[in-house]
Amino acid sequence: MLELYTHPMSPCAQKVRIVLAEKGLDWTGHHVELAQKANLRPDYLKLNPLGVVPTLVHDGRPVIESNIICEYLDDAYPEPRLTPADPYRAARMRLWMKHVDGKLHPSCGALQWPLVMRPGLMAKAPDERRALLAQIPDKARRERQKRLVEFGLEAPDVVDAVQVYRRTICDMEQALADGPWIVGDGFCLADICLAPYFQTILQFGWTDLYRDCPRVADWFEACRARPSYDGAVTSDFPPAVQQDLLAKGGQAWPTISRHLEAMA
Ligand SMILES: N[C@@H](CCC(=O)N[C@@H](CS)C(=O)NCC(=O)O)C(=O)O
Repeated sequence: MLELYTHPMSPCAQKVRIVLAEKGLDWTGHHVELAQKANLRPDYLKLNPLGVVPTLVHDGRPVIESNIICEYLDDAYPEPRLTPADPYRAARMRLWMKHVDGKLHPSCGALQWPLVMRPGLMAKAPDERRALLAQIPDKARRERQKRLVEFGLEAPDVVDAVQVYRRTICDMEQALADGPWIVGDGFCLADICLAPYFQTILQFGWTDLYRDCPRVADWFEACRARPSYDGAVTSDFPPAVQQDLLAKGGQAWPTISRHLEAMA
């Protein structure tokens, strides 16, 4: 029995949903309302003391951290195998996954939060908002979210986030010279862990971020063309949601492109 605590817009949860779909596994989903900070309620913290999604529960036992969940599923259900058999390629795969977890993911948060989560929090009374944010267990995450809620797109984290995204895209363009997938000729967990961060770019209409990187554009199209991506990600973006996100992204684009130009 596989259960997943998830949210449609969470790239970390999207990776896990893609792995589940690639392996054809049945699972039960539990929606965690992040905008209401349901991830910080005591029952959820018992499963995931970090207070984040996703959490996988397999036969009653929780597994946390999306990269670890992806590797866990690949070990527990080895068909089709999503880790290269060649140890060097497997090491390259894990390096990309580490980069996603440590750098790209917080950058994605810095871009999504001001546009998607901030309005709901700003609608609350200041005391309630402060109390909710004060509950975030990890200090670095707590402070980052406070800045993003207070300053929105003007938070200093946003400049860094645009730079991390752009450098990642340029590094991927180089790596994909040996493609078509990120570590060579086999689709693997690193592709799965990277792809949702391009959904964020797409949903906000910011594809100019990789305008001059044709291999990255082709790679993302190939990820999106897989049935697993359709079921695990695209189906959560019906037309009304897409339009709303595109409108939000369009309003933010002048700020994003200003930070991009500053890098040139
Ligand atoms: N390193 C964690 C990061 C998980 C994470 O940041 N999840 C986000 C959604 S993508 C979350 O739950 N955010 C809620 C919050 O910070 O309040 C993982 O890979 O699972």
